[in-house]
Amino acid sequence: MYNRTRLLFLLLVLLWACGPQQTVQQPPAPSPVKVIAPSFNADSAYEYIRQQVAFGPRVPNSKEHVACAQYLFDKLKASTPNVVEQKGVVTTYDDVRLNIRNYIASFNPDKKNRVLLFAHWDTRPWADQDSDREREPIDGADDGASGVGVLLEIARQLSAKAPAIGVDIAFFDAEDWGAKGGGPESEDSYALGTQYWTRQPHIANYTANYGILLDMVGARNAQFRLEGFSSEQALYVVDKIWKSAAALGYSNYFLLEQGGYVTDDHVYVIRYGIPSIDIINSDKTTRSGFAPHWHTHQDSLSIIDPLTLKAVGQTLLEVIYNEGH
Ligand code: AHN
Ligand code: ZN
Repeated sequence: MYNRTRLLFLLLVLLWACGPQQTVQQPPAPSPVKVIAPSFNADSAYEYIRQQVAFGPRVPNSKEHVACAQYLFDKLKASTPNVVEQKGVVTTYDDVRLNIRNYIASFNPDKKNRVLLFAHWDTRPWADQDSDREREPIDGADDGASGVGVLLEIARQLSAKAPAIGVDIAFFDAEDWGAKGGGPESEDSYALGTQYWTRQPHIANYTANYGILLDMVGARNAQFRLEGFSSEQALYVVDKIWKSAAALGYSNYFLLEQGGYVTDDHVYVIRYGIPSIDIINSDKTTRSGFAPHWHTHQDSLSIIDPLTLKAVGQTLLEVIYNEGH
């Protein structure tokens, strides 16, 4: 009798101990459906930057510029059949006629929900911020090649795994043949390729939900601050990107600090009607507000860091692959 009672008691204890854990469900974590984005390969992006720089400065009207144009077209074509080459002529502030080429690659071309990712691919004809060889063109590893390198790697990722939304990647020409001073001649002297495209979009009535410009996104310890026009015209996009970067652990690159106003390619895309932001390296300690290598011969491959490319590229992939669900 004593043994039976003890056995029953043990059984009850066992049931009590094991029962609830096995039968009572934990409530599901209250997180929204989150897509795992592909892993951005920073070494691949770095290689695309190295290859652009290897052509030499990509100054409009030069043979190096033409050679790199062919390279960009071929690279985009390797990721999607939908690539438009837009040839045109623009006139610079100092009255030079430039033969320009814009490239626009489309992924999921039939989707209505679209995001436009863009960067300029040309390089500045002068090193006017340098004290040495000021009249010679720069390599533009950061100012030019870096944004394109990140976007070529994103194009490769998009071809491997289709996102839920449409994505357009644009490489705009003739951004950097702008006037140095802040005088009246400098007004609209930059971003000539983007301005051309806004007058003559590659598809009539083209639009996208929002746009993201990458400008100087490759330097070691880059600091991306909240650019003025971006915050004024597309705050929800700024918010999306900076939150995503923080969640991935990239707050050391994406700083929650106000930066200056930069009249960059995105300004003209905003005027066209697509709210857009500029992810651009900034520096609080310089007069220009840009890093010390800006428009100098220091802007070469040696300042490019794959860690920076990874922070930017992974953040963009995270946002793109989470859209449209
Ligand atoms: C101005 O300096 C007004 N815009 C320059 C933006 C720029 C130049 N980005 C790269 N190079
Ligand atoms: Zn520049």
